[in-house]
Amino acid sequence: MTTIRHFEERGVPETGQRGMSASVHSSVGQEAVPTGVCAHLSDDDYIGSTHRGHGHCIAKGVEPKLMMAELFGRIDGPNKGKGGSMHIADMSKGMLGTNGIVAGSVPLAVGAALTSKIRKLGRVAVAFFGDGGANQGVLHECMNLASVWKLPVVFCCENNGYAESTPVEYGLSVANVVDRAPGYDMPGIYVDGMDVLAVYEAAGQAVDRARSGGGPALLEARTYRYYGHTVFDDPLTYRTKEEQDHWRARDPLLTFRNHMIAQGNAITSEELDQMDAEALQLIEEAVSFADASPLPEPHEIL
Ligand SMILES: Cc1ncc(C[n+]2csc(CCOP(=O)(O)OP(=O)(O)O)c2C)c(N)n1
Ligand SMILES: [Mg+2]
Repeated sequence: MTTIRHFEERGVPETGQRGMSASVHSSVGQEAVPTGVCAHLSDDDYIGSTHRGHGHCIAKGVEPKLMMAELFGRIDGPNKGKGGSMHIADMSKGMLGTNGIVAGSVPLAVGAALTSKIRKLGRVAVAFFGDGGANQGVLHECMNLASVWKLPVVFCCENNGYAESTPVEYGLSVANVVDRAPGYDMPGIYVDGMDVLAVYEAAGQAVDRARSGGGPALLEARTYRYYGHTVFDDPLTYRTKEEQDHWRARDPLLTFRNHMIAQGNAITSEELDQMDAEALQLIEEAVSFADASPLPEPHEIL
């Protein structure tokens, strides 16, 4: 979680200073979801991600220095610097890609799950999508087919309350995304997406079920993005400061820290500080690595 936080807060602003104008979506506030889910996955398992996908990449094991090179448009990026934030794929880590198409992760993950089932690979695929993505047509086709064929896939909705500036209460026909699970004859699990341990436990149920042949599940993690939809918009034009403060007080890193320290000797404050410093150092090194990586040659453009 702390690596994701530093990647977004310390690393990403560097892209603007290097003349990269591509759109970037910060996942700060949402770190507990990819962290809690991907802790159940190995490199052989698959995830499909979103436009807000840096956290998914890091939680799935993609190296931050390679991601930073991609953001800087350098050849050491996983897509040789031609993709940017919304096209980070690393097949060696089972990372099928961040994705500029809302709900575009979903058919990719379902396809990977079908491959796993046909070839008896024992692998699980997770599709991450937002509350806005939950209303895309392709998602409903995928949930239906995955249920019919009992595919090893977990549909993980990161409900951060908004699709761009549209509140989820306005755009969703049911109270919660998870209410749709019975329509596809699959379990629906609603979880506090600001609590990494709760996400870990809930995701464990869904992943275990998928891996053991039980079929798909829908996991909805209620979370919040601290910043605007992209780095360009001001969220206070469509939500209140009180609301933002409420969610920031439930910060996933702080919640985890407080919980662990309250457990007594599970982990000390100093050890957590040490992890934080190491994560920041990793991101500093990622920025240096990306700076040292060359731009692609003009003849490589095609
Ligand atoms: C198919 C498609 N429709 C519309 C867009 C424009 N768009 C980009 S992000 C977004 C909102 C997505 O909201 P949500 O799924 O809740 O994800 P969040 O941004 O909250 O993480 C929209 C409408 C797009 N990229 N792709
Ligand atoms: Mg959203």
